Order: sequence, then C-alpha cells, then structure tokens
Amino acid sequence: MERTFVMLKPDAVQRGLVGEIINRFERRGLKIVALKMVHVSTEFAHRHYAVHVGKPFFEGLIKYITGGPVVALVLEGTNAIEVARATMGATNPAKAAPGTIRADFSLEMGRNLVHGSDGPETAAAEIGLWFKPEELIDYGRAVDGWIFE
Ligand code: D4T
Repeated sequence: MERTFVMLKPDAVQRGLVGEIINRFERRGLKIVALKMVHVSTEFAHRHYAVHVGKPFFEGLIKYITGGPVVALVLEGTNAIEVARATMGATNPAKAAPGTIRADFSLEMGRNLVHGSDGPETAAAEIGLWFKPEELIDYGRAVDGWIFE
C-alpha cells in the first residue's frame, strides 16, 4: 500500500473541475486519506517547487500556483504514485494520452490542472509539507476487499 500527494491546481478550482478530477481518482479505487483547500503563499509555493528554482518557467509556475486556491489531497492504494500520475497523463497536455485528466481537460503545460508526486521520497516529503500527521485519516472502506486483493 502506498500514499501519494495530489494537488488540484487553481485552474481546476476556477474551471469547476474539482469534482470531475477527484471522481477519476476515486473511481480508479484510490482512497482519499486527506483533503483540504488552501490558497498558498509565495513562500510556500517556493518550498513545494524548490527543485525548479532558477528554471525559465519557475516564476510563471509560482504565479500560477498562488493565483487562486488549490485542493490538496493524499491518496492511498496499490502503486498509488504511479497510478495517480498515469491517471493525470503527461506533464505536457499535448503529449498526454486520451482519457487522462490532462488530455481530456487541458492544453498547456503551464495550465495542466493537477500535480502528483513523482516518487516515494517526493511523496513522503510533499505529504509532510502539506499535511500535519493528524490530518491523515486511517480508515477502512467496506469495498476495500473488492479493490485490493
Ligand atoms: P507537477 O509537478 O505540476 O505535477 O508536474 P510534473 O511533475 O508532471 O512536471 P514537472 O515537475 O517537470 O514540472 C512542474 C510544473 O512546471 C510546469 N512546467 C514544467 C512548465 O510550465 N514548463 C516546463 O517546461 C516544465 C518542464 C508544469 C508542471
């Protein structure tokens, strides 16, 4: 069982796609173990995107991500990190496979609706950055036996 951090970016909120996007992760079988809306500060956005400091798209990325509230969640399930990223599609929506969130609802890399952790270390760091331990809820679902072997 694995946990991943997912963020619905400000364009997802503004465009009324929060329910649609979360629905795709839920239908896949992933379990929501944390969920909140946040309007992040520039300082916090810098911490989240620290690996991209100095890149040409960095300032635009910070402006985008701080431009409105986002919805942050932690998803749990078998191979949650890989499965969440596959459900999102490639970073560049033009390259994303049809049926993925980014292909179905977006056009540009700088407005690609959603973020998901790219590996176990990143997932642990991002979950720790965005959520207090007590905000992660441990619970079972009646249907778990029909989703997890
Ligand atoms: P995020 O972090 O938003 O889930 O995206 P990815 O994990 O799929 O992609 P990333 O870290 O390489 O890029 C972070 C973020 O920056 C935007 N971006 C990226 C951009 O606007 N122009 C670019 O050239 C790149 C590489 C999109 C996602």
